Amino acid sequence: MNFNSIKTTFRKVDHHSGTGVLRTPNAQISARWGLYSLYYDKKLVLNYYRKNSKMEVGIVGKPNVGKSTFFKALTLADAEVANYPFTTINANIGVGYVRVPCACAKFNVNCSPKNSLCVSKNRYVPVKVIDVAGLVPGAHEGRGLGNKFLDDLRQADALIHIIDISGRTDEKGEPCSGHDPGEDIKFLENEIDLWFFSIVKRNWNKIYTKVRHGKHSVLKELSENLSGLGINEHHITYAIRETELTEEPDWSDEDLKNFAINLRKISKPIIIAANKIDLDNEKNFRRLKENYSIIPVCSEAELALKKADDAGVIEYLPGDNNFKILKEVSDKQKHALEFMKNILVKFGSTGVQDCLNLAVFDVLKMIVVYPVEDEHKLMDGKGNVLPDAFLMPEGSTAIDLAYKVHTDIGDKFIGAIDCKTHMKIGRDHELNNGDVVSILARR
Ligand SMILES: Nc1nc2c(ncn2[C@@H]2O[C@H](COP(=O)(O)OP(=O)(O)OP(=O)(O)O)[C@@H](O)[C@H]2O)c(=O)[nH]1
Ligand SMILES: [Mg+2]
Repeated sequence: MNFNSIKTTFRKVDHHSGTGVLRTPNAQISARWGLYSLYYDKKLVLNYYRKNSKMEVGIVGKPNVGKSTFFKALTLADAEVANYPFTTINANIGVGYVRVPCACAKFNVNCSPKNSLCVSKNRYVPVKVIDVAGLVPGAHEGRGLGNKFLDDLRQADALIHIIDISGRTDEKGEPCSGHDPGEDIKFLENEIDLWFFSIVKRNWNKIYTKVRHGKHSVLKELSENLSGLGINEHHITYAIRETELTEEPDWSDEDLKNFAINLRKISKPIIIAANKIDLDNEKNFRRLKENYSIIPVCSEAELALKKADDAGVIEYLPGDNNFKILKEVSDKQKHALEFMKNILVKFGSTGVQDCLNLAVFDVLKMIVVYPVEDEHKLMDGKGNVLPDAFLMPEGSTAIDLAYKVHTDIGDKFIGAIDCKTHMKIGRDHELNNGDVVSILARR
């Protein structure tokens, strides 16, 4: 990969003079996660993750807004990027990384990660990311690549909605000027809601008949019917409650629609990434920020910074607000780097890392835990220090960690040690973010 290949887009940018940092603090954003946070129920979520330990984040949006650029910047996987709609037809699947301070800093050791990465005492923990075809109005009825797009999203636990905040892409993904990106936020939610509604409605007669004959409960029937959408009993219970329905299956069409909307909000929470912030004149961002929790993002800059880091031109850590130039650079490169520095100074980061961290930690409420064998040296059996960092839902216990390491370790669990305090902890002890734990198991 060559830094010279950085797109000339960067040099066309009009550097506006606004100085205010537009980033919304994370705490403020996470306080506004509406339904999902409101209905976050530790017990139910844990039960679900005990059965399904996978996690997936979907990248969605209309065509040509920068979904594949965002995906490439996150994963450095190959994905085609071009300035026309429907560049992506088959979904791209890759691995992105959430960033947390590594436990090696707290314990003052040099780590040797195996399932994750550690760079300058930051641990990057892998997360499955999927980049799908662009969505156009009517997708739930199969328009554009509608059904395909929606099918690819079935297993996603959270969605990152990429919008073109500069308003230079119309609803079909064609280049234009003056499009209101606020419309895209409404349209995408609406399409996914309608997709959910069509699935619920299609199955409803069958469900109604079974429940009426007293065979099963609404909850059980719905969760069987919707499990292919990554929906579990937890999501359904809260969607029923939020819609103020009962388990009596006398739901009208209107009830079904409201239920589908709440179910979507609870089971596929959406983070909005205001991409192409470099082309926005701040007007759109400032306006939409009043009503939505949106993150300013420049995927192009993140991708270019990662490529430059790969090529040894700069030292850059994804999520940082700065980088160090390591080599002599040409005038062209210098110009591009100055552009990127301006983005970092103005917005605090390129926003790409923030979106994934927000999805995994603030919305899906995960914590990072490090299992080790030796409580003093923090090693596994092969001498690797802090080898694994696992993402687990908040509220996970010592026994959950044991099972995550290996079913056998879970079955033979007799206790665990908190490596910070060296105190013994029991099976139901709740783990905290950043804990390093040694599991004791029968031989
Ligand atoms: N200025 C600027 N351009 C960007 C940014 N991100 C992406 N682009 C450009 O936007 C165009 C579309 O990018 P893609 O990543 O292919 O968009 P997509 O949403 O995957 O498109 P489809 O697969 O067709 O739906 C390309 O020309 C990118 O170079 C950004 O942050 N800033
Ligand atoms: Mg694409």
